[in-house]
Amino acid sequence: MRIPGAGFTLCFGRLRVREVCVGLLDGLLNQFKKGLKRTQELVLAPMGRLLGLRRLDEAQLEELEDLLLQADLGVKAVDQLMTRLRTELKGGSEVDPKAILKEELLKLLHQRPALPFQAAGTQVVLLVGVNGVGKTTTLGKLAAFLKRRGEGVLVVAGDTFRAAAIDQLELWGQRAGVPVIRNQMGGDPAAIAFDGATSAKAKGTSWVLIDTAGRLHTKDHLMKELDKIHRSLQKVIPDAPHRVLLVLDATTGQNGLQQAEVFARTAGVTDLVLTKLDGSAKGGVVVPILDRLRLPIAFVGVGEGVDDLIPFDAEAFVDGLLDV
Ligand SMILES: Nc1nc2c(ncn2[C@@H]2O[C@H](COP(=O)(O)OP(=O)(O)OP(=O)(O)O)[C@@H](O)[C@H]2O)c(=O)[nH]1
Ligand SMILES: [Mg+2]
Repeated sequence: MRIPGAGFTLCFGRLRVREVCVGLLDGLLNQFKKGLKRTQELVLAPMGRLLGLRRLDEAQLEELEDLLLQADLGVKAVDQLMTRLRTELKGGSEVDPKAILKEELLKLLHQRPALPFQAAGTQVVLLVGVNGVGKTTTLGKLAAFLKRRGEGVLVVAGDTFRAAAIDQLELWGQRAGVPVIRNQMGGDPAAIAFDGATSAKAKGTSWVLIDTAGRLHTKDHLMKELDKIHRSLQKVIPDAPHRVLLVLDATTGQNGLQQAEVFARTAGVTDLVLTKLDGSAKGGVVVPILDRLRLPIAFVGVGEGVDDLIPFDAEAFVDGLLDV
């Protein structure tokens, strides 16, 4: 049974039981398969025939190239993959296209692994991004993920623009079984973030997860509001926020990349979360995202349920993608 290197280290560090780890990693692969189902059905299924060939002519190479582009892997990565395939095919040699794709994709994806989410004192996590990408949902799932590990979590309703946003977070708090700290609608997000950090520090809670309102990277005053949240957290915990997660919607594919680039540069982002992979036929977008933003993907969202957030694992992702 296969044990992916990076995932194994992470898993083994926590559980020290090989059998449990292998089970968990198989589970991870199944979750990635679920997340990539749409990409598979719509784009990658026709690739199965080509990947089974040992020699490909120019027409077949072009067909493969088109399919890889449709999966939103990006021109740069597809060029790299196709150059390698063409080089190996030179002189009439036989190739294993699937093995080559896997090797090349892993090279691209292994460049920037995320640091594990490990509690050390009180860790503050801020979730940011444009409207509707899945920040609040991700926060709820992340709270449940950390709670399942037996760690203390407090969530902070930092989106004070809409009453519905506060209620939505309250509901996620109930689902995850963690307390929610909130103030009234229209309140100052920096003040509620301060209260959350103060309370968690006093109680020794491991994680403070702060939701924020969706904002466009072009709205200066809203981007400054994020700075204010940083400053007010630092009054309580000088090195907070420890992680700033930029939440991205996979259904947007590469179209959202430029916007994300500006966000990543201005908001002190440390990690990415890619949501709605299950609703996207552009699952390959993980590759250009990593290449352009030069930040690790910490988690991937594969559904609307409380368990539908998975730590990103390059091996499981590539196996899920190429399972055709
Ligand atoms: N299928 C699927 N839906 C998701 C996922 N993550 C979030 N959603 C859905 O996307 C919609 C928006 O999610 P929210 O969490 O409210 O997004 P948000 O970024 O907090 O939105 P604003 O606060 O309005 O900026 C909801 O209907 C979620 O259920 C996912 O991984 N898969
Ligand atoms: Mg929200």
